[in-house]
Amino acid sequence: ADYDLVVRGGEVATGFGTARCDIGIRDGRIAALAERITDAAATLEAGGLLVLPGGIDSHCHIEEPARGGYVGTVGEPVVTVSEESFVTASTSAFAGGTTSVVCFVPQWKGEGLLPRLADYERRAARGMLDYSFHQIITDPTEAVLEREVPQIVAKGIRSLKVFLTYEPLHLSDEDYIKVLVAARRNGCLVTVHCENYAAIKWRTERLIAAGMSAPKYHAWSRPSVVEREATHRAIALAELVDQPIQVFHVSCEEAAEEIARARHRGLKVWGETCPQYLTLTAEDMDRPGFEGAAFMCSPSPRSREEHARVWEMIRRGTLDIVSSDHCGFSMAGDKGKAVSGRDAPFRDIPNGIPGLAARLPILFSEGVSKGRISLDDFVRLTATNPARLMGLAPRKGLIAVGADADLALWDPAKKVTISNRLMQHAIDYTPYEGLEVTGWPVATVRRGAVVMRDGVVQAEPGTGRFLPRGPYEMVRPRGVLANGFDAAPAG
Ligand code: DUC
Ligand code: ZN
Ligand code: ZN
Ligand code: ZN
Repeated sequence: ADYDLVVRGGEVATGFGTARCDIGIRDGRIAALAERITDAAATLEAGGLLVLPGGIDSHCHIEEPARGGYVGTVGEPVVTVSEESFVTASTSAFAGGTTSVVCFVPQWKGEGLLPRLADYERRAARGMLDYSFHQIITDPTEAVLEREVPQIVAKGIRSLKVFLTYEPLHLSDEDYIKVLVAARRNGCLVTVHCENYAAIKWRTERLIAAGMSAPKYHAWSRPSVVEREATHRAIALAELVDQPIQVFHVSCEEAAEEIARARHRGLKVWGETCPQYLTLTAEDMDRPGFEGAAFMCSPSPRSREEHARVWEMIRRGTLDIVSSDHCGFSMAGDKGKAVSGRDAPFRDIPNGIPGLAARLPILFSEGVSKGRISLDDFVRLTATNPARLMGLAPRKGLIAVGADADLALWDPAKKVTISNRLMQHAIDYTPYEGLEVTGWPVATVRRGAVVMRDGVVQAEPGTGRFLPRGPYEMVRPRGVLANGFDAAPAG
């Protein structure tokens, strides 16, 4: 046969509307798009359903050994290894129509990068998802920036992740500048968690001293202004160094406005948001006892009014990627007992919620089904833009001849009530339990293999591939420098 698989009779999302055609797949890649393809070894009948590019989740924490991070505690850092292994995360991703992820290689303070990268490479290779890495930098010593960063870049890692908050992850302005300079020299993107460390620490101490320690005070510890301030600072310093950045998980209009202003000035600054900032609220954390902890992530979920403003920033193109920030801790596991059990003050509860499988259905339902965005917008936000910004395009992120055959067969009319069982992850809850959605993935294809059909995931552990990234245009500096003085010359 000419083709290994044909996806027959779907409405194929091209990024410019849909076209009714067949997709011929050979050796894991899309080899033909045609009105009728017959000579194939196997057929997946699309029956008029949508065929979308497989989702690319460019921000998820999988099997990440984190030391202290994601907990507000000051003091001896707690170690959490996310329960979500690459195998369970792959199952969950395929269940939700996602086929590739970019996840995080940790750096622990006082250590270099390469030993942990070697460990993480072994973990990731056990999964079924295709994957790339962001390298977290928490300790930007000269040895790390001058010797190790060029080595990880040679291995195909093209993004450095920094935190402006969390003990012990956060960087000073001085260290942040050093990372920007290293990224510029090595042709990397810098992705930034923007919240003001000192401001959150101060408010947290005052709240706890006042006896306000229940989960809902997590939101009080970090109002939008701490996010807006850090977003402004992250952008200003990136402008100074002339280094492109992506602002992670924008939760509110005022932070998005900083990005809009920067882009208006021509800066290479991109903004990501997540389903939690379109559906969850601070009130969700105001539940009896410990239950509110299930919704704790950072930045904090805001309000219904803020959701509407974030949608507007998506429509304007200021926020151009929707990722999950999947970072699951079970209520019966680290969420509930990492530090001091179910009476723990919010400060000691790990931040993060699971969302790998829920991302596409929620964005499709709340966005496309409810008329807030178009199908083309959906494809851009969930696949094409993450692929382009991460340097994975055109191998990933679009349905075109030559691209990897990563597809989500999507029933736009199917009504589903989200439940933890449907998420197929290792975490013991979903913050989206009971949410009704219209639109659901009915099959997932990863490099030509049907890895999910009607909710049943079938894929061999160890079949996921590392996606090496080379130099790419989007992260090239603009060449605009204050006084024309280059304080960060290339190598
Ligand atoms: N925010 C979270 O909620 N979890 C992981 C890291 C982060 O920044
Ligand atoms: Zn973050
Ligand atoms: Zn403007
Ligand atoms: Zn994150």
